[in-house]
Amino acid sequence: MSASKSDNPTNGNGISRRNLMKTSALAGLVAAAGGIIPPFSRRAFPATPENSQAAQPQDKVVWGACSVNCGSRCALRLHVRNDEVYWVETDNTGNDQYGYHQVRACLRGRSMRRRMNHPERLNYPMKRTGKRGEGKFKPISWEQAFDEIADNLKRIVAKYGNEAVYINYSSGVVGGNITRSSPTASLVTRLMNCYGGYLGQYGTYSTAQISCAMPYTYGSNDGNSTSDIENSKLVVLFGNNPAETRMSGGGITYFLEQARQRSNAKMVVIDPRYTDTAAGREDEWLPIRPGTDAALVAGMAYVLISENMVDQPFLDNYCVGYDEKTLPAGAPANGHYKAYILGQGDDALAKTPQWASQITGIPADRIIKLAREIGQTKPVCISQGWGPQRQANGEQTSRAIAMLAILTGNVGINGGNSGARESTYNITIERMPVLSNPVKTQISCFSWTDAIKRGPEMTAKKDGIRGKDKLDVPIKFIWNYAGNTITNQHSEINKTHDILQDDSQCEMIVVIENFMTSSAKYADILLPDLMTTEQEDIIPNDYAGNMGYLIFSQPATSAKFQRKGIYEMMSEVAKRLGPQVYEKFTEGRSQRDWLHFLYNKMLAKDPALPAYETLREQGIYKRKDPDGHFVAYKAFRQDPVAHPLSTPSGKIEIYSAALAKIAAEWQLAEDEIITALPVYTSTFEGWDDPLRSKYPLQMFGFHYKARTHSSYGNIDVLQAACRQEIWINPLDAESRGISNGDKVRVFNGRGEVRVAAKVTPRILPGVVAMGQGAWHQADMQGDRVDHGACMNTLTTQRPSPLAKGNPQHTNLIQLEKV
Ligand SMILES: Nc1nc2c(c(=O)[nH]1)N[C@H]1C(S)=C(S)[C@@H](COP(=O)(O)OP(=O)(O)OC[C@H]3O[C@@H](n4cnc5c(=O)[nH]c(N)nc54)[C@H](O)[C@@H]3O)O[C@H]1N2
Ligand SMILES: Nc1nc2c(c(=O)[nH]1)N[C@H]1C(S)=C(S)[C@@H](COP(=O)(O)OP(=O)(O)OC[C@H]3O[C@@H](n4cnc5c(=O)[nH]c(N)nc54)[C@H](O)[C@@H]3O)O[C@H]1N2
Ligand code: SF4
Ligand SMILES: [Mo]
Repeated sequence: MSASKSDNPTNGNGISRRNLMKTSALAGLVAAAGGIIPPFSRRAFPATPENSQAAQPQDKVVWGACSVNCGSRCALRLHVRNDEVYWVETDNTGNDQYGYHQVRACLRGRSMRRRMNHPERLNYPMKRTGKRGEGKFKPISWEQAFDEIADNLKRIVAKYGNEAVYINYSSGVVGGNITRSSPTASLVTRLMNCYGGYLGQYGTYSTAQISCAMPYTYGSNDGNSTSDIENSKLVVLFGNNPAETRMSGGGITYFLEQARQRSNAKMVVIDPRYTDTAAGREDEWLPIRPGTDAALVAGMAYVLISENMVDQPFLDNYCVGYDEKTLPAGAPANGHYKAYILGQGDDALAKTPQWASQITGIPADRIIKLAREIGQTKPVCISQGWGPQRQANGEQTSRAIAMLAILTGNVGINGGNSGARESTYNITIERMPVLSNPVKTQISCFSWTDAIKRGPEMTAKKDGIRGKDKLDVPIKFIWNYAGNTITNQHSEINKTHDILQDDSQCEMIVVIENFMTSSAKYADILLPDLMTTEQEDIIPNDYAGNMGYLIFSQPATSAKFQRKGIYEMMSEVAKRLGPQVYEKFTEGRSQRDWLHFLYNKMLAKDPALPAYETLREQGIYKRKDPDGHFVAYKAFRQDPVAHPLSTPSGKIEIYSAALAKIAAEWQLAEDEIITALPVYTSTFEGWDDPLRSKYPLQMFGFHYKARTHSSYGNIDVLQAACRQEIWINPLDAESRGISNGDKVRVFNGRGEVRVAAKVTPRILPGVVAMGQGAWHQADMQGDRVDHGACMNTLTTQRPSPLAKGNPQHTNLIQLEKV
């Protein structure tokens, strides 16, 4: 297997990197000498385990996992010699059949050795010495670190209350159980819940808009499992790029292809980019202007309705608000969907394919053709990724895309789909209990910078505060465990810098990390964590279609330098918060005791699981979905009376009275639109914003194979294999005198990045795109130009109207050759 060769353990000098890492002084020298050895020099020394590093009897192979947040979760087999990982392989159990498949790691997981042994890993607890954000630190003892954290926590809680403590969004170890980093489900969460609670959050950077909006339609946000595509005749993907966003064996791409080959389904990809998912596999690519999918749907709905291709019995029996027959009481007489499409609604505008063409940039004849194909084929899998919803009008878009599935009755059947993204089968997992939060107030996860700056001004109807009419105190203490969302992954980095540099506002930031990320530079106390490959944990699958699995990860090496695991760190802080807090936090258990305890609970629920020791021995346990494929809303489809949806009416709400109420009551700006029907709405910084006269190009990001967000972003071989570039159409490049590979400056009123241009017809004219998650690299003292090309230098902190989520794909920029 090529993993062995690609993960070659020697550097260009033929010296094993692991030996270089033996002492921190040497590691420092490597860093000082330009950091990382140039990747291409390695080619001269193709040492592989077959020759210079041939396996020796004392070697051991340890099961581990890559547990970053890419929506997959892959098994690793780490080859260890002399307490160092020198070679990384992946799952070798099972076969290539869907449901029994190998959980093969992608290029990132296979470079785990380079992450673990990276010369710039954090080794000691540290305390800030310079101004916040300058990145100047001094090493301190663990005792001092724990004492300072506990003292500040006590002081801030006493002065401002628990609502002033915030756990920032973070997904660096979303796969772990004990080590899990979710802000609402981590050991930091448990600690705070033992100590009076913290300001809660709702939504995620991943799915803020769709998870908020889709439940108004369906009561939840479910989709059929990808494996069910074997029953589809046509697959229509809106901004869904699994070849890059679910790229592993535990992911779904390969199996999507297998399923599609079985069904021979045609595939249509609707995306402003010709994506890796489309490349060579699609039957049709429809490039679309970002943020306009809802207009495309409306144009197709016009064809479906006027050519009698809608599933009228389905609309009558399962839905609310399609036409006057099912319009809820209180809605205006012309407030139904059919009226909106045919031009009988308040705007008196028929949503013809010609109308949709002007907005989307897709020719009218292709809109008509696709509408007819969808109307005349059954079943059709209509599915959206989360790119379309990470736009400023993403709530409207996500519900609109679902309309295609609803109009054609493809919901709740095999081979169809709801219009949402795929769901997955899971095995029983008993999570580390985090207890409940005594503080009921919540902000959207995107609005924490606002909550520092103007917390007490934030209200329910203007800023989406939940659990209270308004916030009482600003955020004063931030926990940041395994996340880079302080800067790199949050929007408008320059603005965040200004807010955080003033440490009289947010008084304390604790960061728990493996690397000196751009967020870590804002820590007051910075703690060096172990990685999941260095700890014992049981890790379940994330998106894996119709197979669930558990990976029992063992520490591949001992803990190096002064690194500690999160359980020990939080226990030590708990101890300093008082004996009751400590007792409540640990319940007298060690990390291993907890794992055992939780697994016993799993066994009690699910006796078919292997014994604890057996699982540890075999490393991975898999189970095929006994029901075949997951079909979203199947029970409802079979019997809508016995199995109503959890919407207020129990039916699919095309017209949502709850949204009508919000639209009437909330305080919204003119360009922030919420509507009862899933209609197309124009938005700030969209294709038709007058700001385009100054910043003419629409810019969005995509989740890139080079990294998982920013994780793995510092691995030299990955940087070389998948370069950071901005995609630009030849027409836009030519008019600016830009050739492929030229360095360009990309800017708007919020900042500037420098990056190489990838001139390619794979992107629509008028639109540019960049892989998100590149490491921000700016001096920040005077010159703030970001040479790392982190696109969040350019994104806005203005939230989307309903979810108050991150519209990080909605941006206007200008671009020039440097
Ligand atoms: N412009 C733009 N911005 C985006 C997005 C976008 O599409 N466009 N996407 C958004 C989305 S969907 C998400 S989910 C967020 C993700 O944002 P984050 O959750 O911040 O994800 P990462 O950048 O991967 O950061 C994870 C951090 O955890 C650290 N880490 C990894 N493993 C461990 C460990 O074992 N222990 C500790 N202590 N640390 C560890 C890594 O070093 C890394 O710094 O980004 C959002 N930001
Ligand atoms: N390799 C890799 N995989 C990942 C991640 C990663 O960082 N790297 N992150 C993981 C995480 S946490 C998440 S949340 C998911 C994110 O998964 P997604 O949100 O689905 O990923 P994106 O790449 O942001 O968007 C998917 C596609 O939408 C397109 N797009 C953008 N705007 C629009 C639009 O307005 N309309 C249409 N039709 N298309 C549009 C983009 O070109 C892109 O191809 O990915 C996960 N997988
Ligand atoms: S980054 Fe994702 S797909 Fe790649 S190895 Fe890790 S979990 Fe698997
Ligand atoms: Mo995400």
